[in-house]
Amino acid sequence: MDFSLTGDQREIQGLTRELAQAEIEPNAAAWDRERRFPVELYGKLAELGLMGVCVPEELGGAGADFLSYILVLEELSRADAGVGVTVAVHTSACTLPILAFGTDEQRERFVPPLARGEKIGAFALTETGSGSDAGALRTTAVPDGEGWRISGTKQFISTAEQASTFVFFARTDLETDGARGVSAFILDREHVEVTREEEKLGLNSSSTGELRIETHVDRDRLLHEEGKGFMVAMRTLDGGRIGIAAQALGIAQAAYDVAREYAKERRTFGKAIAEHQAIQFKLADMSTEIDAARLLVYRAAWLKEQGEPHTEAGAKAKLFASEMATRQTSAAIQILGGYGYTKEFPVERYYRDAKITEIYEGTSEIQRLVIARSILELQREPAVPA
Ligand code: COS
Repeated sequence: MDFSLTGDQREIQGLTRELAQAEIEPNAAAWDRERRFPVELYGKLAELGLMGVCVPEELGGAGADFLSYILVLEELSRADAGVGVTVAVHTSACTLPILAFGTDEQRERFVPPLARGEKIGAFALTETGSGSDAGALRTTAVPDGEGWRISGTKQFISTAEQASTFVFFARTDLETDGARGVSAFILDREHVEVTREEEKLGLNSSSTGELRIETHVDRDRLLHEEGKGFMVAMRTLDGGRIGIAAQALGIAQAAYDVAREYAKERRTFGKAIAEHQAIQFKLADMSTEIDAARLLVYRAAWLKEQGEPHTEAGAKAKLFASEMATRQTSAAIQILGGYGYTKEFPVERYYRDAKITEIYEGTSEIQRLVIARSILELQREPAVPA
């Protein structure tokens, strides 16, 4: 067992940290306050190869491994979780499923502009009536000449407003209810209309919108086989959840960093609060839980990179890291006391940002369900496609 990062992994981690400290962290509070998607930032990330970290070089990516990508998400989210989710959805939920399930033609056509950051990607599964019960989606794709007529609406779509490429799910078999009749498609910006932008508790530098779709697509837009879309969605989420776990980890690390420094400076009863056991124990718990989450997250990423089953490991990583982030960002506010509750310090933002990691890409309840099915052998962990 080797716990050390490779030279390449350390290099990409360092490079991302440097960029995040210079270009993201100093602006994060303003982006949050102004609810601004920092569109100009993504060109800079692209220049460093961070919009396609684990995409092969011949398709426009940086050619690094999945753990490197996870390290990038952790570092970005440590500075601004909204930036973290935009890169996470773009990569794990749009670029990677096209890479894994697309034809050669689709890969060559859609992946390079995404990996080079010329286009931003999104993932459109959720609808008003189908969140956790993803198989209940109602958007239809009805045969229409050489392709399909797609009609419906999608809700809570990250980056809806800025994305140019959407991995999109619709029901092609209208006779079948549930997961079986769903197919996956690759849509462009002009296929969708953004009908609403959500106002959220946090993650204000990312965008979340509602889509209306009333469009024809040709056959070449079908991703993988007809009727196999639910499997594409599940496999995508298996990897995506490791990314959200890394986002949660980055947020918790940021909260810990602030709380630790504050505790060394702030004085009460004649000494630094870090010298009071009440604060020491909080910091010790934070550090321990962050370490535990990091081990789960990196292990899940490593399993995925090895081509090993990672459904259960990814669900465990997301479950623990996200709940840990909510717990520990709250603890950070407690350590800072009244200051923690103000916008003078970033910990209140971390607390607001952390909560969503327990909800999107599968709630904590869904992660427990996935883990329970796996440990009770109610559902066999699916073989990983080549
Ligand atoms: N990988 C590959 N295939 C999978 C899979 C996985 N991880 N999980 C399930 N499947 C397959 C099953 O093998 C089954 O295939 P067959 O029809 O060939 O037997 C099919 O998908 C249906 O599976 P299942 O019966 O388990 O579906 P359920 O409707 O019970 O739903 C859950 C399963 C709850 C796990 C799923 O709906 C889910 O993940 N929900 C949360 C959705 C989510 O995360 N949304 C966030 C969107 S992004 S913000």
